[in-house]
Amino acid sequence: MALLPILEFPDPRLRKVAADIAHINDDIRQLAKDMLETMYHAPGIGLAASQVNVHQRLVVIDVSDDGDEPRVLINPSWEPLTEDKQSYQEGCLSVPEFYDDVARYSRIQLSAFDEQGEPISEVAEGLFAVCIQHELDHLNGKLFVDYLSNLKRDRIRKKLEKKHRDDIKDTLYEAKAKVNLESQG
Ligand code: GNR
Ligand code: NI
Repeated sequence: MALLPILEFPDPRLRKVAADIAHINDDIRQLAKDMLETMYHAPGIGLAASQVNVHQRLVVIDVSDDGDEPRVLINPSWEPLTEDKQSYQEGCLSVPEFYDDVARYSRIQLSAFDEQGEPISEVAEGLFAVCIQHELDHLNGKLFVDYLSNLKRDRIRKKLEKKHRDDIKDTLYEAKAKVNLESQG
């Protein structure tokens, strides 16, 4: 098991379009396990492979209250079953600490394969439907901030760019402190 580092906006790697998975094998099953561990640890209710810099069409989701209903979706797709859209305040592990309303289809038909290669076909509603649409966007290089105004998205981008600069400074400072300590014996 392993925790995987999560890419953060505006990292250009989040814009890559993920490729179909041709063979569901042990490597894919291990990736799904590591992604579930990373998602639960974050914590989050979904995670797309794109977010951990693997550009293949795999997502994991758990929208249950107790976090005991993991779902693995391989080569997933969806289509709306209604014109009706509902707004939900979304967040994203790749856009930490920013939340805003996004309108999504309220009822969708999901198609995918599970980690055993069994086909999945089901109707999704509520938070599950929101999450599927959010995760599928990731596989296509799209983020929830793309639905916001340019002004809001730029504001978020600038704040995260500053956080990333500060994170790098902290890491460098800690590394220097460690070297100093070691040189003093
Ligand atoms: O943990 C998450 N919560 C969430 C809340 C509302 C709408 C979508 C999500 S998905 C997000 C985890 C994530 O970033 N998945 O890509
Ligand atoms: Ni996300």
